[in-house]
Amino acid sequence: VSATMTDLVKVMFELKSLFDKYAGKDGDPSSLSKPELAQLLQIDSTKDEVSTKDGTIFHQESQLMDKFFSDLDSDKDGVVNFQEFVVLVATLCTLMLTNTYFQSGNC
Ligand SMILES: [Ca+2]
Repeated sequence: VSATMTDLVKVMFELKSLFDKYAGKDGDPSSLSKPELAQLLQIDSTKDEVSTKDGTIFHQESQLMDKFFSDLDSDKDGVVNFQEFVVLVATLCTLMLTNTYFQSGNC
C-alpha cells in the first residue's frame, strides 16, 4: 500500500467518524437527516450563512438549504447516507478551493 493510499484511508476514516458522530443523533446511524446535516455544518438557522470552523463558505437563504439537501440526496430517500456525504465534502472542498485558494490552500 502506497503512502498516498494510506493517507486516503486515514481521511476516509476521519470522514466516517465525523459522519457517525452526527448521523446517530436521531436514531438512524446510517444516514444524516436534514437537522443532523445542519448541525454537522454548524448552520445557524437565524442567519443566511453556511459556515465551517474555517470560516464562512457561502451565503444562502434557508430555503436554499432545502435545495442543497435535496441535491445531496441523490437517491431521494429523504436522508443523506455516507456515500452522498462524501459528495458533499468534495463539493465543499471545491468551494473552499475556489474561494480561498490563495489564502489557505489546504483542503
Ligand atoms: Ca439519500
